Amino acid sequence: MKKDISIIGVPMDLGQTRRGVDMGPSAIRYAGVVERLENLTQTIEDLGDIEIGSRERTTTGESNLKNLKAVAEASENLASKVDEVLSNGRFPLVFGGDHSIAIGTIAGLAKHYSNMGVIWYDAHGDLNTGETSPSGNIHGMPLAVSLGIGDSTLTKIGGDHAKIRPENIVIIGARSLDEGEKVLIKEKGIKVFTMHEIDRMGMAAVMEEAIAYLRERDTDGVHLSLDLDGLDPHDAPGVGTPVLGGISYRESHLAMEMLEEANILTSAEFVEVNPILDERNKTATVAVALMGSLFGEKLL
Ligand code: NNH
Ligand code: MN
Ligand code: MN
Ligand code: MN
Repeated sequence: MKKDISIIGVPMDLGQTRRGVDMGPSAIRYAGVVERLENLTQTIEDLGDIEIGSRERTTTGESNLKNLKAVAEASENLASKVDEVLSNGRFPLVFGGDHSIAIGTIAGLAKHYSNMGVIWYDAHGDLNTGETSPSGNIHGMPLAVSLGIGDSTLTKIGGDHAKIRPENIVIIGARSLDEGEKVLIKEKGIKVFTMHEIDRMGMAAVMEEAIAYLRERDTDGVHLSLDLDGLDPHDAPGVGTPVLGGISYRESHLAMEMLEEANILTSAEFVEVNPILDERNKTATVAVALMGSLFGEKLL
């Protein structure tokens, strides 16, 4: 079924410390996203970039979370934008920016879905809090924040309640989990397909299980949060925290194709594209190619 897509760019780099990821939305546009998706969609509009506000980097305050205030403000802006797009009956397609933006995306989505599923395609769990984070970088925390766990400045965005349930999350591609994240995953019973399962079962079986799992949960919407570092650095070098041994380009295409066939997605975001660290815009180009598959492009 062809969709009505609204693109939202989020030039955010304050959720981590490497500069350049704020240029992610431009890089994805430059790689020809609108042209690629035009014939695959009912309608597509580009709403431009949301306001980030102060880019001043702060470490002060009672919190060890870096740039907390600026990230929180941008998240509020993004949540309103996503809410507005859904109110217009359209499919939000969000471009990062670092992964801290998922806090705002999911907060906006949660205004419309009460039993939302989330597919977290990532090398990392992004389940840290101020206490467990090795870095203080908020891009390592958005999934925890969406569960209502972490600093209240972030968890209260879009309303002071959990935006998603742990049993409605599927993490795919994990291979770098911090100790505190492992504890949380076990405690909350979060479904994780690490690289071990992907190697062992193959991507087709992983996606079949992931889709069946979310269907069983009777979700009223499913969001794909795709961190390009979920892919192998060989295929997606332009990311701030590359981790060896990732999901291949072809496996990722297969995953996108299976999501399209299942027709379960109601929103998506592609994050962590950093053109400064990239090779000839390869990572943005990969992101756009994956979006092609996600919206129904076929090889034949
Ligand atoms: N787990 C580490 C942290 O919290 C790294 C997170 N980095 C990411 N997440 N890119 O996707 O700092
Ligand atoms: Mn991430
Ligand atoms: Mn990651
Ligand atoms: Mn390879």
